[in-house]
Amino acid sequence: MFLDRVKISIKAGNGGKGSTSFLHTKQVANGGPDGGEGGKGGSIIFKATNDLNTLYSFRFKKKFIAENGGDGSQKNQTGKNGKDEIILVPTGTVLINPKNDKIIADLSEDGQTFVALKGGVGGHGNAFYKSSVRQAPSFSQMGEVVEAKEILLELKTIADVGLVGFPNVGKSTLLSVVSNANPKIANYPFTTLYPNLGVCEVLGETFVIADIPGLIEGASEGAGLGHYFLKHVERVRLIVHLIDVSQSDGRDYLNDYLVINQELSKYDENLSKTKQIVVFSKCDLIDEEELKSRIDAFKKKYKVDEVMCISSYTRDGVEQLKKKILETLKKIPKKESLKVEEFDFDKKDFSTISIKRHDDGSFEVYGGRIENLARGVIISDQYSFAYFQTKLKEMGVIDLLKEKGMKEGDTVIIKDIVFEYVE
Ligand SMILES: Nc1nc2c(ncn2[C@@H]2O[C@H](COP(=O)(O)OP(=O)(O)OP(=O)(O)O)[C@@H](O)[C@H]2O)c(=O)[nH]1
Ligand SMILES: [Mg+2]
Repeated sequence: MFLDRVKISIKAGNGGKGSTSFLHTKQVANGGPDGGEGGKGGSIIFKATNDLNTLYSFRFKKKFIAENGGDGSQKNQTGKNGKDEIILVPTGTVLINPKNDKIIADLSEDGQTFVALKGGVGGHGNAFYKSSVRQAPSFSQMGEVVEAKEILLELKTIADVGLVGFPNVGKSTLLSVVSNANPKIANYPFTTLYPNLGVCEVLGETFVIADIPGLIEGASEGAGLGHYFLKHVERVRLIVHLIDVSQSDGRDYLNDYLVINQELSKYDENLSKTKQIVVFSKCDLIDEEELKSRIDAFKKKYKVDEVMCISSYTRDGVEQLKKKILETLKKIPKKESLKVEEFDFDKKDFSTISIKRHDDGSFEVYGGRIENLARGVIISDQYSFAYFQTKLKEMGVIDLLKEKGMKEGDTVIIKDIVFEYVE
């Protein structure tokens, strides 16, 4: 099954734990604290590559977890940083926040990267907490724990030109002769199930051309995976509309043109405004006179000024078509890139402190700044807890609580720490 939209789960690595350790050598029996810092967790990074052209691999792997940071150790040794998890996606992949459907990144260029989740910071080792009044802190800090998130990947083909037409009209064959692409070609409909991209070089310039899977009547209502395929036409600047003028599949070439255009405009009004070059394919299969009369009939019926005729077999008309595409593209402005919203998965809040009062009279303190402090407080360790209390005073949390009405004996909750306030 064709896959161009998939939801996956990503999780950056947690930060490593800080170490609690004291220097012990032959000379120094009871040395100072030397517990090192925890390492940073690995990040989740998306990277676009032209080597992929579907999201197919995500059918089998939907969970991506970066490595956790290593714990700190004695002799002030910092823990190892966790390895980043690099997720390769085809160029043209758009990352979407499934909670609000907003686009958070548009990976439209080969090699482009996007850091979706940053690894957690490592905890402080006990050496960090040493001060003039606290010579031997016996506590250290836990590393930051990072939550898993869901993210939607959607593939939108990025090409200047889209080859559009009924199945079997020779789109892939044309792509193979005008570009470096090597698509599958066969004499049956729906050989192409996902767009192939190729770079076409002409007169020293290049453009990207996509072979869109064949469209059929009813595509705009979903026939023949129509919606999936039409989606890929949305972003092209120019449509090369291929019509099998030889009628080798038994359809009427005049009607083909009409049907495809109807499907395009039914799917999206804007698609009918996209500039088109009309190309008759497989011209080698009919004689010149017949071809001429079919061109005339077409021009008359549809009031189209220009029709290009090609044969991918004999290469007749192919060079002229390449030049025509280049010339036409130069007159069409580049499509605007997608509107990208600020990415908030990764916003780390180390600055806020808020207080709310529960119905039972207890006070809860929350927000990034306080949670960062509370991380790793060991209540059973009197020094760790004393440090925490001092910090609460220094940060003005106790004053804030008093302003909100806290009195001696009231319960205060900070993450999983619960204590009674004593003056
Ligand atoms: N005689 C002749 N046959 C051609 C020409 N171009 C393509 N064909 C043949 O037409 C058949 C279909 O070609 P494809 O390029 O696979 O057609 P397509 O439009 O990509 O088809 P789908 O991927 O199914 O939509 C193949 O058997 C090709 O060899 C041509 O210029 N002349
Ligand atoms: Mg094809």
